[in-house]
Amino acid sequence: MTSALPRHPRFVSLEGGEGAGKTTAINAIQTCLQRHGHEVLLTREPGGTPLAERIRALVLTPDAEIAAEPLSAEAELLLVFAARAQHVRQVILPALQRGAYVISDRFTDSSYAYQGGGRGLDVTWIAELERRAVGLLPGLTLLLDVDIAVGRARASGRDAGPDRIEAERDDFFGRVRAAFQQRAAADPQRFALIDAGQPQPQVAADVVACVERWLAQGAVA
Ligand code: Z5A
Repeated sequence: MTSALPRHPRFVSLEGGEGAGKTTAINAIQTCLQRHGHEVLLTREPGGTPLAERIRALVLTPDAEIAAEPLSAEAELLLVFAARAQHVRQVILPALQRGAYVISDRFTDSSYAYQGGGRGLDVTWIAELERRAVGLLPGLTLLLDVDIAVGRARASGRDAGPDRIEAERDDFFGRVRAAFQQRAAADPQRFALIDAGQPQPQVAADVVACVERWLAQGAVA
């Protein structure tokens, strides 16, 4: 499903599965945009404001640690959109309005992929939430695509145990990856697909090349 919402010319999102390498890629984009003399705001989802970060903790903390009941898929969807509604109004729109570039580690495409693809929730419901609570799209979305086992092996090197979503099974992540790929194929104007299975310096170079092409095309005001 391709949304008709306005695409902001200074708004970039990064998407992908666990361990795709979004953090390194974001730093490379920040350096690239700053080289062009732009103010850059880095942010992330779920989160990006104090309240939205509290919602992030509710979404990602394993059920047993936070309440004696499982979080339903529907509640999970509404929580990520509650966080996003705050994030857009408190952080993203003010930054765009003052002329900064915003780079978000995940945005609404993650809800389509995780809650739509992974959890199997109705995407028309997600689209309605997007239209009412979000109201904008990035101008450029970089999808860092990597084999699930490779991404999980990278992420497993971290000290903390898996969060609520990381604890899902491989078939869940297979559906998430497929949903991301379908969204990218349906909207090639907004999405750039990056092979995130390559060594980190090559991934960063590919990402920067995409951003440079995008700047050169004049997509960025
Ligand atoms: N979620 C959702 O369900 N619905 C929503 O609407 C939204 C989010 C917005 C938190 O996101 C979770 O929220 C996420 C989806 C859900 N759950 N999952 N799974 P997050 O972005 O905070 O979590 P994450 O995607 O799991 O983060 P991550 O594993 O840290 O991914 P990353 O940022 O892409 O990876 P990284 O930190 O850059 O790299 C991870 C490790 O791999 C690190 O040690 C790197 O040095 C290494 N790495 C990275 N790239 C390479 C390459 N190319 N080669 C070798 N090693 C590499």
